[in-house]
Amino acid sequence: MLTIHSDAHRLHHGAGEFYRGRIVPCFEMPARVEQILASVTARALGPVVAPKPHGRGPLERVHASDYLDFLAGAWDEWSALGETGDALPYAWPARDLRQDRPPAHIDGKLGFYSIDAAVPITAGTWAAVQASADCALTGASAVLGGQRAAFALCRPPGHHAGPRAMGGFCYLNNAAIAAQALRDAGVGKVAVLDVDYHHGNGTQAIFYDRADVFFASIHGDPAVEYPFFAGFADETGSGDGQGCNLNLPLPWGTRADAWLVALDTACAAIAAFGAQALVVSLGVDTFEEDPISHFKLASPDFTRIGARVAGLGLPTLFVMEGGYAVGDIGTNVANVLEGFARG
Ligand code: 6XA
Ligand code: ZN
Repeated sequence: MLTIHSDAHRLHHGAGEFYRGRIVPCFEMPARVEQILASVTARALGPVVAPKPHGRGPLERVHASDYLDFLAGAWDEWSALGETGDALPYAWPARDLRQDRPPAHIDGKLGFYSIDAAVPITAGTWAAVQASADCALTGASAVLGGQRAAFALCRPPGHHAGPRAMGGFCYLNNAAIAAQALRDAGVGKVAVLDVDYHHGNGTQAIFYDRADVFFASIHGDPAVEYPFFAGFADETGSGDGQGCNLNLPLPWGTRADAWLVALDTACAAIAAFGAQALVVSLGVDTFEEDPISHFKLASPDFTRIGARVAGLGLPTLFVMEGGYAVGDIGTNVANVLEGFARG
């Protein structure tokens, strides 16, 4: 399987995120990708290629123009204040506050265009997130070109980023950008399967009222887990998209057998929808030793995930999302890809 990877991810390396009353070191770090790349290479899973730049056009298909302008200019506005550390938001337009007035000051913009304070912006963030989206778009092109599957080794991840907001380590929604590119290239029906431990609220929001893109997500119950305010089972889509959104929240402590039953449910729904191509938001933070998550999948279980997804028989693009057990992340990702290739 083709892997698409860019060194530009290293340009984004936040120092800290706000968590439980403190700024803690970022779990989402460059070493994650280095480990995955090492495993993909060591296990000879296929060629590794650089992404092709796709420009702003495909980003505008899922993100608002003013949000992209904010991301592109945020560091310059922040550093013009004399700040040298990461930009982080601290005030949000929560309920009872105005949602219709994008602020003029960068402190206000950071809150207006975010859902939390786990999204540091550094000098290289915009370059890194564009390269990450280009990895997904290059992978989509490979699949359109006839490859059975491709792996976009995206970093930063994307599934929490909505049309007009960053959050949860995510800035551009790589999986949604790729799914939309598949649609724009003529694939009639696309499914996004999100197997990350966290609900993909951004992807859900982007496609919620559409009947051409099905979204299925298996994740920690948002009653007790980030992102807390989306991901419940009663979110089934709206308007034309009614019935095209499937959330499968599971309790803390979920092990592989129960998790794989949910995967069967998601795969059956994707098949019933009639998807012609599949984008997998591939997070491996379902791993039992992940430092911020609470599922209990073991490394060999990831091979079973890949095999089950292969059983759908669809052209498939894997897009990297979360996973913070850095010592095991390469093994777990390679297990999924190998399980798919053999499946
Ligand atoms: C914020 C937690 C963000 C979760 C990021 C993630 N403290 N999403 O892994 O998939
Ligand atoms: Zn996650």
